[in-house]
Amino acid sequence: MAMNTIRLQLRFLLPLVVVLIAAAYLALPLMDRLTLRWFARDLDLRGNLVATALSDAVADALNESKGDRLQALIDRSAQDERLLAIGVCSLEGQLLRHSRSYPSDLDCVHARTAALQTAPQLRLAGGAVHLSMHPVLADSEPVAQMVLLHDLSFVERRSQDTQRYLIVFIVALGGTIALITVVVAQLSWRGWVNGARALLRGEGLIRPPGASARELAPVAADLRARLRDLDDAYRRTLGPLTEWDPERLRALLRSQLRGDQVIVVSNREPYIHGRGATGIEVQRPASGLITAVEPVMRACSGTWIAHGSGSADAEVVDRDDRVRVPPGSEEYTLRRLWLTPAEEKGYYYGFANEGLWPLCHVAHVRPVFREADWKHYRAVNQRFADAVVREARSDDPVVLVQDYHFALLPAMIRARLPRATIITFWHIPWPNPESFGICPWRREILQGMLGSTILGFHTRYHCKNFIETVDRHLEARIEHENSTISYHGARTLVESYPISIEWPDEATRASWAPVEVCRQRVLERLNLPADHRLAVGVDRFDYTKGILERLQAVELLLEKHPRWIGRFGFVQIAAPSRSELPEYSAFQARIHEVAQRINQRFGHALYKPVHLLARHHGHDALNELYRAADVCLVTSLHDGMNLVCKEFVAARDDEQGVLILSRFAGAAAEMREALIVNPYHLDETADALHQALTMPVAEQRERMASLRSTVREFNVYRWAGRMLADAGRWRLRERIDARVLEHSGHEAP
Ligand code: GDG
Repeated sequence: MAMNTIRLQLRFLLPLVVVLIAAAYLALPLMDRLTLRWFARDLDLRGNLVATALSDAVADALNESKGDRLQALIDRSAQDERLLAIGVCSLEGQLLRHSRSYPSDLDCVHARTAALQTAPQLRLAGGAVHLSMHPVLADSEPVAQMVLLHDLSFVERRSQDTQRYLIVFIVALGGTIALITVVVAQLSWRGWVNGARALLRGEGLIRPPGASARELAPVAADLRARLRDLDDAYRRTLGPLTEWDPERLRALLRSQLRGDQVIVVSNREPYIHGRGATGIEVQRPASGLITAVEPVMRACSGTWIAHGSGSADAEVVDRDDRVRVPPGSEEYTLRRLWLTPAEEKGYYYGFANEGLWPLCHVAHVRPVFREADWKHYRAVNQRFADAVVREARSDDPVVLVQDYHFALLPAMIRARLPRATIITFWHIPWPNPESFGICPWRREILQGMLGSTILGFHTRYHCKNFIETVDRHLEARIEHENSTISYHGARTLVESYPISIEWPDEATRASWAPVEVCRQRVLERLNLPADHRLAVGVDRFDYTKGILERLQAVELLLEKHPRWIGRFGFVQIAAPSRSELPEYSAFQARIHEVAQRINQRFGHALYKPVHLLARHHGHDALNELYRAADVCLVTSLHDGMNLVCKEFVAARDDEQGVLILSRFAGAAAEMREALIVNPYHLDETADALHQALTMPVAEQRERMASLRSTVREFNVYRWAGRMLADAGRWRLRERIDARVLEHSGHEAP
């Protein structure tokens, strides 16, 4: 470890030493040149001074014919410590006189040439010599030239001294820097090592590290994110700690509800028997409610009461109008109730679907309320209440009332079976008090619903709307703290239970064809090339599902990104629904028109961008389509929950495919990793489509894996289990209350 540290520090120090030596090598000659130039300038000045001082005397001496005086003057002046030699040249360039030390080979011509250089120097045996030439003036007229040679060897000596000092200084500086570096590096290395060790021990990972390790905060953040990813991936492979499945639901029924009978009431039946070409055929209707409640019923093996709507339904029931379903495995009883066409028209199409459905959905379709429909609605609710009483084997069954077709049923059952546990689940949104206020029978509907023990909605927001509506229209006591409403001596718990689907088990998944095969089959069936990109939508053909907006977004995509023309197709499954109602038939005709228009605009004989399949599909065909798709589009304008998005996610065990989900679907609260859009904003949906079609595989995997873990954990058994567990606790509390009351009655005087 210590060796490593030293090696690391050497790796830093060696370049530093090399840099310092290089700097010294560069700096020293530079300094030499500089000092030389300074001294040359000094010597020039000094030479001028000497020349000026000697000029008159030399001029006079030149006039004497003997010239001894000139020689003596020169010799005397040359005794100056720095002045090496003096020479006197005639104006013609002849050396007239010179001192003794004057170099023999330096004639006047050479001396003049040398003096013209910027730093005039000569090298003699004794060292470097500075040369300068000055005029000798007589009456301001030059009469000769004086050559002065100054000693420069002292400059070299000084330069050598300076070099020595500089090298010592650089070595000392390098040493000091190295020492400081080593000490600081040691200290920070130790700090980093300790900090990193602390991080690895987990300190500062739960919370951000303290001040001492602040510089490690980015590392800690990265490590935290990585750990979270690993943890998520690990948890996903494990699944939820205690997964909700049919067995856990059955155990809950046995323990908390003492195996009491479970009765489900819904308008739509889970299996429809119809006369087909080959005899009696069984169909599973396109309904989110059926998708969710059926697996729960199979786990509870109770009785399901529903409207018998199939053309061969009556042929397969016994004399009590019962038939065991699912066909083949017969896990629970389906009790069929027959409605006259008038009842169906008034109760189902009229009050429920022309009145309550648009009332509860903000989809800009006006609700229609008719007195006659209301009467049928009340009467049919009463008929279902009678059927519940007849099917009940005890006075306290658990009754699960499903949806807006039966708002009056809870109070009607409560009147006949006061000890029943009635759980009502409202599958669609609940509007705000103002919107609900337009219903002429608002009070009756609220009173009917408050016959429930538990009233469930998909989201807290719907619960809040309901409680505020009761507050506005009834004189009830509301306890916000525990979300209960007391009305006429009975209490109702208003709670949110987000619905879901049954998570496919191993055996189911093993029966699926591989994704590539599904893709190939779907593309072949639609006559599309193998590299075609595919988006799908699967819905009941309903105006709340945003099918029109979806088509317009597809059109906009092709307009904004023409590269998708001929390479992209959108398949819309639209299962027939309520087509008898004018609002629905007009809407459905409009969708056909728009699909055709888009195909005319962007398609040709061999290419259709929109494939509108407005017919009922088998469950397997839907699953195949989900597995074949690159993108699933759920663009509801308003939706209680929406199960299609959850089915798509459950079908993608390859963790590929992108979900585009409306923010107005209840599911948007749970499925955050989808591309969430406002379906009214066509550009936003078109852009999301483009983003989905170009999303990298790794991002798809990350989003899909997370969505799958959510849907797997929050499955339909959890939805039912939480409601039944709440019901179990409620019943226990009521039994204790009753016993206390009975006891205090005995004690009473
Ligand atoms: C209400 C609320 C809430 C569709 N076409 C076919 C077919 N389907 C199935 C789908 C899915 C179901 O129908 C539709 O479920 P949704 O959740 O979209 O909706 P709604 O029917 O409007 O249900 C809704 C739900 O209740 C549950 O509480 O989520 O918000 O409006 O399962 O796969 N099924 C078959 N053939 C088709 O052609 N077999």
